Amino acid sequence: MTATAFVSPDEIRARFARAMSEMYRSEVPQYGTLVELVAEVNAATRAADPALAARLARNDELARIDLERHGAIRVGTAAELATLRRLFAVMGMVPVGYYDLSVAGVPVHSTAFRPVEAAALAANPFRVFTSLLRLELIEDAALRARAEAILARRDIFTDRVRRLIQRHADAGGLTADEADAFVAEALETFRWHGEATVDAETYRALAAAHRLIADVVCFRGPHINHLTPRTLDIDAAQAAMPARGIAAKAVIEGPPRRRVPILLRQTSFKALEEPILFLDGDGRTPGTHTARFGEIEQRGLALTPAGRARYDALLAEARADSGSTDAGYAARLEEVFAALPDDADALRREGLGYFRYELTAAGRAAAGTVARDTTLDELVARGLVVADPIVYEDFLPVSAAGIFQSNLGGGEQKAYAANANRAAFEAALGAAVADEFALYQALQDDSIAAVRAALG
Ligand code: OOG
Ligand code: NI
Repeated sequence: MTATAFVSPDEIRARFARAMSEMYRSEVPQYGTLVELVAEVNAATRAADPALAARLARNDELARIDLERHGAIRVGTAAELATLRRLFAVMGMVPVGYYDLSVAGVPVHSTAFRPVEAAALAANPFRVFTSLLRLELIEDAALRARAEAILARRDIFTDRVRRLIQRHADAGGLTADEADAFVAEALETFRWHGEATVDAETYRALAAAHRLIADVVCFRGPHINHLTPRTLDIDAAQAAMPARGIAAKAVIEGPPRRRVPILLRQTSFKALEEPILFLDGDGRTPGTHTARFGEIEQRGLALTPAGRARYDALLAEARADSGSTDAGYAARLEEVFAALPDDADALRREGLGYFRYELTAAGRAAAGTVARDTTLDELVARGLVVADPIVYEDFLPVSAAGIFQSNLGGGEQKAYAANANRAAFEAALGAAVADEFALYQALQDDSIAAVRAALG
C-alpha cells in the first residue's frame, strides 16, 4: 500500500472557517462591515501598544487574531448533535465545557467545539457554540410531539458529508480532494434557508412556546446564527459601530474594561428581521423570522477555578439590585470589580489566572547555571522567565444568555427551573465534554516543564 498524504485537521478547519466567513458575509452584509471595523481597530490598537504587539507575537497570537472567529448553531435532536461531533472531529474540534442556559430562560444546553492543543489553537482557534434544544421543557405535550415529528423528518447533513465523515474515521484522514469536498458539503449544513418547512400556524404555535423553538424546528438546517470576530479593544469597536450604521446592544456582556483583560467581553447587534416563506398547502405565504445577528468579542486571561469563583461572585453582585440593562450598570460593574487585582503579576501569584512561562534571553544565557530548587516566582523576579496570560478560549453562560435574550426580540424571560443535565447532554452527544480548566492547566504545566528542561 502506498502512503496517502492527508490534509491536517488544522488546515481543514482553517479552510472551513474561511468558507463559513465568506458565506456569512454574503448572507449578512453587516457582518462584513463588522469584520472590516474590527481589523481597523486591531491594527490601531497594536500600533498604539507595542508591548501588546510583542506579547501577541511571542504567544503565536499575532497571525491568528484577524482570522479568529466563533460561530453558533442550535440543533433539535440527539442524532444531529452526535453527527455534528463527528463532523467537527474531522477539523480537530472537540466538545469543551457544558453550559446550562435553561436557568436564563433559554430551553437549551450547549457545548463549544474547538481545538485544544497549543499548536492547533495558534494555527486557527475557530470554535462553534453548539446548543441542543430541550424539547422536554415544552410543557404542552401535543406541541412537543408535533415538534418531535417535524424534526424526525429532516436530515441536516448531505449524504456526501456523511460518507466523508465515515471515510475520515476509517482511513484516519482526508486527502486534498476529499478535504475540499468535505468543506463544501459541511458548509451546506450551516447555510440559511429562507423557506420554512412548516406552515405559518405551526411556526406561530412553536414560537409562542419559545421563539427559539421555532428557530430550531421550522427550518431545513441549523443555520449559523452569528459569526464573531475577535477585537483587541471592544470599547473602541463598540464606539465606532454607530458611525458604520450598526446598532449595537447597549451593554457589553462580561467583565468590565481592565488593564489586564480577563475572560471574555462581548457585544452584538440585534438580529435582523428577515423575509421567509411558509409552506402553506401547495403554496407559499410570506412571513418574517428573526434569528441572525452579528457579534464581536475581546478575549483575555483564562481564570483558574479560584479566579472564576471570584468573577462569578462579583458579576452576581453587580447585577443583584437592578440587573444589567440600566444606565448605571457599566459604572457599577467597574466599581464592584475593583476588588479583583488588576495586575498580571498579582493575578498570577495569587493563583487566579493561567499563565504560559517562557525563558527570556537572559534565562537562555543562564541555562545550566541556575539552582534546580529556584522557584518559578524567583525565576520571574530575576528576569529569567516571562509569564504571559493564557487566553480564555471558551464562553460564559451569563453572557451567552444575554446574547440569546437580546436576539429574541426583547422582553422574553420565560423562567425554567434550574435543571442542568450534563449527563443527558453527553448521552445525546455520544461523548463526554472536556473540562476547560484541565486544558488550561495542562497548557500552563507544559510551559513550566519546557522552561525547567531548558534551564537544565
Ligand atoms: C449562542 C449564544 C452564545 C456567545 O458568544 O456567548 C454565544 C446562540 O445564540 O445560539 O454565541
Ligand atoms: Ni457568540
